[in-house]
Amino acid sequence: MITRGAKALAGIAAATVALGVARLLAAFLGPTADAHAAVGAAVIDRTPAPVREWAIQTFGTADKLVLSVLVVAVVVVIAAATTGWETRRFPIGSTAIAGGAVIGCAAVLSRTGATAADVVPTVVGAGCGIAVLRLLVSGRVVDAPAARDDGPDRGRRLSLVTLGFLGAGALSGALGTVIARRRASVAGERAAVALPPVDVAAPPVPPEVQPKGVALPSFITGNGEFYRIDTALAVPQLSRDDWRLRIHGLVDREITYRFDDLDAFTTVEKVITLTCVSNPVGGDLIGTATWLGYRVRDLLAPCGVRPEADMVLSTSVDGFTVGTPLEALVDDRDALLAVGMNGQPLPTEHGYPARLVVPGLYGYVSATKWVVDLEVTRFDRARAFWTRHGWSERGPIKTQSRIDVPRDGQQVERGPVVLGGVAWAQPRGVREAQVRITGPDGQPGEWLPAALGASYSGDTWRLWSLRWQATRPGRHTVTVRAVDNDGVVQTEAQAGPVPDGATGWHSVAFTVR
Ligand SMILES: Nc1nc2c(c(=O)[nH]1)N[C@H]1C(S)=C(S)[C@@H](COP(=O)(O)O)O[C@H]1N2
Ligand SMILES: [Mo]
Repeated sequence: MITRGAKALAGIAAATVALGVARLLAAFLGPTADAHAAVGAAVIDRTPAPVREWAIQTFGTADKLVLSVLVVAVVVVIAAATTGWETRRFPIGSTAIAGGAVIGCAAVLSRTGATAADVVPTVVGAGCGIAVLRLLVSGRVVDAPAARDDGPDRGRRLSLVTLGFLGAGALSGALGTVIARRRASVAGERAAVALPPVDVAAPPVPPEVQPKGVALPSFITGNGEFYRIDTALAVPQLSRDDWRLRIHGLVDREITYRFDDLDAFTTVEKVITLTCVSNPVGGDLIGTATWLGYRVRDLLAPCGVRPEADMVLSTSVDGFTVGTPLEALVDDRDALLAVGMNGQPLPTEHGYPARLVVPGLYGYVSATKWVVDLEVTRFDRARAFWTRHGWSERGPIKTQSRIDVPRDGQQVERGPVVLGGVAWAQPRGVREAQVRITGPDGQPGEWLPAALGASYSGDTWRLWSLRWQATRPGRHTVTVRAVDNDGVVQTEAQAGPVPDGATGWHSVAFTVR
């Protein structure tokens, strides 16, 4: 007899072998063959808006890692639970592994670009897992003629064999992960390529954009600091050679550009602040970069866009979609197919080799990374990924502001204090930032005009600072609000990110000593 505990452990080992072998084989077939990633992606596709918001706010960019670990954990728990009841006559655990493989295969086949061959690793992995489970549960491994002794020794040998399989499975998985990363990585290519020369340069960023004497974020966000938001479990690795941009739909001529074809177009450099609709009040899902690319307008022109079109549905290499008003892509704001970010080829996480960047719109309706397809269409005919998940069809950026200094709960000494933060209202631009301080008596003070860093353009944020005398010890609250260049004051009404961006004033509490 094999105990239920030993069987459960056998189930964990079998599941690990199944996952490990599948991942190792998938490393040689390519990313679309990875069932683990495909299941994770399928979960992301079906995540309702509030859960996504919660995950982003709780885990930030680590949300993908958390999901990935969660998928493995669920598989292992189910394996352990079901195999406890595995017998020769009722192969419950084996059936569960087979069922998991069916789900894995379905997820693999549902991904863009998947072929029937992509299910091979999952099927073979599940086969190995079931074989290991049957072997361990039958007790044959420990019932060899030379090993006829009974009791604890037999149990010990069984757990050693089980742990051996567990280790081998985990090792295959780790090896597969490393090999897959190495084989697919475009890091080497990216390091070797050059950006095209700049035809239309952005005006230089004057030092006056940055207020002095206060530790604010830099006006230009470094590539390493730039926030990252996307649904990609593994960062797509798309080489310039494999990249294509197909333009089709409501056009007179379909065109598919290769990367080298872009050389025929004018390169334009623009400083643009990118903002995420999921940014909560006070959040940091915003950053500014100098983007280099080609005007989307220029790329669309030879296709002959039909007059009835009002939207462009862009698709990334991993099947994510974005719906952008056609107007925003062709008007004089110069929406870009960007290939460079702050003087470097786009970092892989930010869309290498090419992405869209459109001034004035939240990223989910404009900033498709790893973009490979533009379908010229209409809002009443096509829906993009986040629009299907509860977000608005259109996402103009709302006038917002944030306090960076002091930090919530910070203590400051009596005397002169410099407060500061950022304000944004792309593409209108920020005209004023106003700050109100509430003292220990709970009485809100006057709205004070903050000093603003120089305005670069309506498409970029503005940094603000305020010199203030701290006189009364005790708890204070500082609140900020922005006024945009249309004269509109940032609304106090609080709203969450869903469906079209958070609103409300950002406040921070601090103590004067
Ligand atoms: N392919 C792809 N592009 C995408 C997304 C995505 O999930 N997949 N997310 C969008 C969202 S919601 C935002 S806010 C921006 C973020 O761009 P960043 O990661 O370069 O900051 O990318 C946009 N482009
Ligand atoms: Mo976003």
